[in-house]
Amino acid sequence: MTDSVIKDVSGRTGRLTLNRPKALNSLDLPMVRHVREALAEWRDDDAVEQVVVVSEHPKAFCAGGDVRQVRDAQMAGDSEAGDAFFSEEYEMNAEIAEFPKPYVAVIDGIAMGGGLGVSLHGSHRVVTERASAAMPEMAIGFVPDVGISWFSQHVDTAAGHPEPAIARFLGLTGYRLDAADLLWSGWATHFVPQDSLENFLRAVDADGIDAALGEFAADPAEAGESKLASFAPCARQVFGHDTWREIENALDGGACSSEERRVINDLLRSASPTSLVSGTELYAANAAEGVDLRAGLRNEYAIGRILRHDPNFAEGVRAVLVDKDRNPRWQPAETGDVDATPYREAVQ
Ligand code: QUE
Repeated sequence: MTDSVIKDVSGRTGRLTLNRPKALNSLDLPMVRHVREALAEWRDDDAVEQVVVVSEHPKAFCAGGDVRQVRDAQMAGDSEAGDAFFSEEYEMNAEIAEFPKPYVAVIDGIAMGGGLGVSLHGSHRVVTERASAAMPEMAIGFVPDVGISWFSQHVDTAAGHPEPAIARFLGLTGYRLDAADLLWSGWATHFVPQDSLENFLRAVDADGIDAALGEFAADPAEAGESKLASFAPCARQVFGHDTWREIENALDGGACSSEERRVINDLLRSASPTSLVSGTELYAANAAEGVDLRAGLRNEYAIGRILRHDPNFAEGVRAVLVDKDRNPRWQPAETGDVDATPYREAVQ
């Protein structure tokens, strides 16, 4: 059996290849442990100057965390399996952010949820034109996690400063970002066209990340126009609030065109009402003064733990990943009937 994360050292680079193709490289506990062990080993190894994370899957970088396994355990009465998986995954996310050498993720395909947690906390987030990313947790009765509810509110967008409203739009709607959107939002740092990827990776091994980027990174404009950029004025008006009720009111308030409202309502159609209310509380908590990534991860864990015990999580994973009918029965069915208090009390 081959490892689900292949670890090797090539030239001056420690390379991790995500390798669980049957599950679109979605992360399970052994994969998280492989990544953590490699980072612990390479942190103090002078022969390793940088770490590169890649996937050789033709379509996927990493589709998320293996929430189907978590649901199975939860339904068998074992909630500790989910707790253990998420606490180790979030520890890995923090360790990536704190890694003292360049950590280069190459997103050349689909990256969702946990796949963004294993990439965006690194110093270099390289995308190709095949990159496609989303935080789709609202559809499974969960909330944006793996540090992204914190990271996305603290990274500079193309506007030159962090934009929590854009972050909340992305996390609460599950909007799918393409390469241009990833570069505009600040989630990606560099654009390398797919046809130069092999040469780029060879140059990283031989010459180091800075020289390789100097040679192969293209002008982000080559990724095309960002649709997210044109959506931003509407998103800033609607999603810059700390409660779901205010966001809902702003959506009805006429800040966006009817076409923009239609797009937002389409995206929200698959969202769990409980996730919308608790997710907004999470974003508000993770934008607060003095909350760093580790505190943000603790907030995600606290709300996530409540949600994993809520029947909406099992129902959402069922509808998206088990039966794939995309027809979940949420309870409550309306955001107005969800009480935000337990989530507000769970966070810092
Ligand atoms: C929300 C999610 C996930 C998702 C879809 C959502 C997620 C996840 C997967 C996934 C996809 C394909 C696989 C797989 C898992 O999809 O976390 O094993 O083969 O892992 O709407 O959070």
